Amino acid sequence: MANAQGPASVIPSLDEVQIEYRDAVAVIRLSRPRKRNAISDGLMAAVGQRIAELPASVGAVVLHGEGEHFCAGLDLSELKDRDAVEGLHHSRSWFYILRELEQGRVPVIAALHGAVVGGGLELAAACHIRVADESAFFALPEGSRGIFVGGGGSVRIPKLVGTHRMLDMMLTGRVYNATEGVAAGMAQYLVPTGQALSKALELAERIARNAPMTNYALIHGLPRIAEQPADHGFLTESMLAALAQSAPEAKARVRAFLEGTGPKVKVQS
Ligand code: 1HE
Repeated sequence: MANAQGPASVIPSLDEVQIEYRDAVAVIRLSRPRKRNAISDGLMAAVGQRIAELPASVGAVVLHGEGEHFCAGLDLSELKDRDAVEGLHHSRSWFYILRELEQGRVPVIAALHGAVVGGGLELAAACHIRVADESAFFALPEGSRGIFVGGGGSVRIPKLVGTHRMLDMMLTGRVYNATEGVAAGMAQYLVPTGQALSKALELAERIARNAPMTNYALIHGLPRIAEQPADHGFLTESMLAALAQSAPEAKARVRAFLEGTGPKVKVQS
């Protein structure tokens, strides 16, 4: 049986999704390296629980995978006969948890290395920023397994890379290496092998220093505005702008700049 939040009988495998805190950054680690961090029901439920439990002191999250790979996608050993209703609820349990990640309180930065495939790419696509190291590769092997994406990939991945690329990946089994993947839009940053986590942490620390309302407006507002007719988007934008600038923190930050103590915009190395 399943409900909107996941299969009801699933006990979160919390030992397979570790969390640690580094000041205002929560680091969530998929920790099932023997199975290349393949996503069992228990692992996915644990991701959901880690997200749900984030304390208010957290301003950004980094998500990464232990071992040689970020994530090998759906745990194929759990792919069993489900009737249509069970299959629908199983898929929707992924939607629910990935939506909590994508539409939570704080931005999530994925640090990608090795395999970012199938459901692993769907998971990465639900994050707000993706940092890939040169070992990363991207694929959607569902086509060759006789299945389909089911974790929101058909909605999110075309927004990153275009429907034409996703079609090609699923029809032909095409694998993008890190350089090709970043050029196609799978990730915003490309770093040398072994440096994805440190770069993601650096970005997360910076993001966590932003005014929380600005971060919230960005992760909730921009994707929705992109789906709205321009006239609606302008109104949504003006309301978010009003909300963000009325926060005391915004006023203090603007005042600091005018008094010469706030940071200037400068080219970053
Ligand atoms: C797994 C899985 C898995 C590894 N489910 N057990 N995803 C895929 O089709 C990708 C399948 N995996 C691979 O292609 C490769 O494992 C990797 C390229 C990711 C890594 O290769 P490698 O050589 O480092 O590892 P390995 O030897 O293949 O795997 C190590 C173990 O992990 C092995 O088990 P063992 O008991 O023999 O040691 C593998 O069976 C196991 N393993 N990947 C189950 N995915 C919401 S719908 C989403 C639909 C999808 O995601 S479909 C895509 C599924």
